[in-house]
Amino acid sequence: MNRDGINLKLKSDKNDGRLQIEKHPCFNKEAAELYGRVHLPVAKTCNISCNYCHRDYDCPNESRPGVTSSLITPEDAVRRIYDVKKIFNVISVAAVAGPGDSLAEPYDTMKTFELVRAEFPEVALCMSTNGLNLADNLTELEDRGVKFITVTLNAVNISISRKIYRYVDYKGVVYTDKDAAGLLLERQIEGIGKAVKMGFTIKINSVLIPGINDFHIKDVAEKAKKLGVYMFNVMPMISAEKSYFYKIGVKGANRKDVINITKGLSGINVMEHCRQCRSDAAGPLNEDLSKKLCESEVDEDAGECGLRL
Ligand code: CLF
Ligand code: SF4
Repeated sequence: MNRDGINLKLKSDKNDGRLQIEKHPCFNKEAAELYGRVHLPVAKTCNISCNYCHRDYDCPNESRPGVTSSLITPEDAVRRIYDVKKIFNVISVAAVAGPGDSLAEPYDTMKTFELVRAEFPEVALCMSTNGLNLADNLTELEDRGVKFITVTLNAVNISISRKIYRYVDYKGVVYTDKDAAGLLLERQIEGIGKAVKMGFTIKINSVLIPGINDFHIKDVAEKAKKLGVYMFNVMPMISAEKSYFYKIGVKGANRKDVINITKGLSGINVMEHCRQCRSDAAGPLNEDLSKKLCESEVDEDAGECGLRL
């Protein structure tokens, strides 16, 4: 039992993991036709600074750039799943994917997984992260029954990644330039390697940044293969307005660029159906119900769109 009295011993066997992949709309394209996911925007802060990000918006590592989702509490997250299921009942996955980094301040993320697992044991748990704090939190995630983790890995070479990140804040110490890039890469590789060994199903997201890492994406895919990652997803950068890259004129990418860069990749599952969804996205991948949910929610104590700020 944890301090809130919730039984954390809910680990299931390996077959359960396979069954969950079959029903995960991101890890299995066919499942996207049948099943939906709910994002629970409980992660408010971030511990790194990506040059394509502006923190007025959701984390673009997993979300649609330029979109702002309201924060909710872990308790609201459970209510949100009930509300979504009233509109679309076939929810197979609940995930924390922002609006900041899920593990920058892990308490609310962990609490959300505990509450959701206790209330909806049939729903698989998923999370995305920049990977800085992943290795430190894997046991906690395993204890809460999380099965799927996405790590954003944009480069496996320090001279490239120092162009992408301005700083990294690890355990209260702020690192910049090549120190930031080196530390982040080390922590990402350690976290991914450990997570694979522990039996988590891992996806890597790489943000395609023209002129910065486009020629390097194949090296990231090779590293992902070596680490035993299940799926590789390349997302075109759409530079957030007011972000550093936007200001210095680094151009965004598009789906065509992604197709050109990923077409020769083999030996790893390449995701082709990512929707770069919001950190409060809900329902099937091809039909975000978050707006509909907004319109249908009638909780007068709640803030805009039924989400407590
Ligand atoms: Fe969400 Fe991501 Fe889990 Fe899917 S999304 S945390 S793995 S449940 Fe899916 Fe959305 Fe693409 Fe992400 S379509 S942005 S890949
Ligand atoms: Fe922004 Fe990067 Fe943090 Fe995501 S991980 S919120 S993109 S700084």
